[in-house]
Amino acid sequence: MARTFTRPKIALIGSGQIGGNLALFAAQKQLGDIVLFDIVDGMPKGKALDLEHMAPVQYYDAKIMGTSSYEDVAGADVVIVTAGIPRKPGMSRDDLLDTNVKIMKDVATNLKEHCPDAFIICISNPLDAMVYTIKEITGRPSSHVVGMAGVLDSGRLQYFIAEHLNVSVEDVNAFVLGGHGDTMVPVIDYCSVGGVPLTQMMSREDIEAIANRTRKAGGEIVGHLKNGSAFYSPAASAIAMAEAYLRDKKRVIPCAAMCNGEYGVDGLYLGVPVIIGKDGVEKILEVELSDSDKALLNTSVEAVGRLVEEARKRL
Ligand code: TXD
Repeated sequence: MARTFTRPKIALIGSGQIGGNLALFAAQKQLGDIVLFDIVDGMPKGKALDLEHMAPVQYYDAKIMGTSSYEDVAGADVVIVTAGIPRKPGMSRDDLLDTNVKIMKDVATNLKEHCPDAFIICISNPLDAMVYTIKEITGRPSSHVVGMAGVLDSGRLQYFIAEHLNVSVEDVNAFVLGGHGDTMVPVIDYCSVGGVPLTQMMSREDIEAIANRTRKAGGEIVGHLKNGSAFYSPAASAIAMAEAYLRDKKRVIPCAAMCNGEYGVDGLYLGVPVIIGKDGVEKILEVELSDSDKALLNTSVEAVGRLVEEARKRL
């Protein structure tokens, strides 16, 4: 029977560790019908069937299919890209550039043809250069091409704060600016717990230790897993972004967005607070920063610029 997609169509380009969990979380939230795409034959179909068999147990209605054909991805409302290789111990995210930019060119070229109206969320690393590559090749407006990193990095920061203070994660608010790498900027001045500034609850020394652990949190997981990187939290983070778009939630969340003058940055993707609703990135929020955070952000911008320059050479 021909499949008819009557709900929003969510295409997952890359059905590996993160891709499979994207499908699981999207199904559980009943965000729409789901297409798992991968170049590995059979794997997306197997994962799709497994998730469909779970539907009566977890009570979600969604058509879920697996494919290796972009024809089945056509017309997607939301596309989430995880195609690429993950890190191994000792690798930086930047080390993935050579391999993943080639993959991103293939993916973006197909998305330009088959998903001309989609809201595209890129997850693949090195994130800031990969999301730039997708934007450049698809030509989609910057409102509809974003990178997922800030939600994850901010979530890590929030968790470490909650753990240290032994408080609920629900009452910790914190965000990270800048690139998705060691130069990311946890903005301590804006961290709060139940509305109380974090600097009134923790020593600067403890705060700095948590900021540093946040910067290295991805590598900490790679070190334990040995043959892959984080996947539950990245998937959940990207689904929060997709839900904000599909349900017009006007979420104020940190994402890698194309800055055109904001924070003194022009033409680069950078982790910044944005509003995501039905029109994609509807606004980039510029916040006042201390001189020291401005300096840290500038260092991050320079690192992102170097990475994007390397990607540009390969386009
Ligand atoms: O915060 C973040 N943005 C990061 C992103 C958090 C964690 C992981 N980060 C990166 O996501 C990671 O460094 C990788 O670059 C991606 C995907 O990580 P994942 O753990 O899901 O990797 P897998 O399990 O190897 O899955 C990648 C899939 C795999 O099944 C390949 O067959 C497929 O990508 N792949 C492709 N799919 C479509 N098209 C092409 N060309 C292709 N090439 C490989």
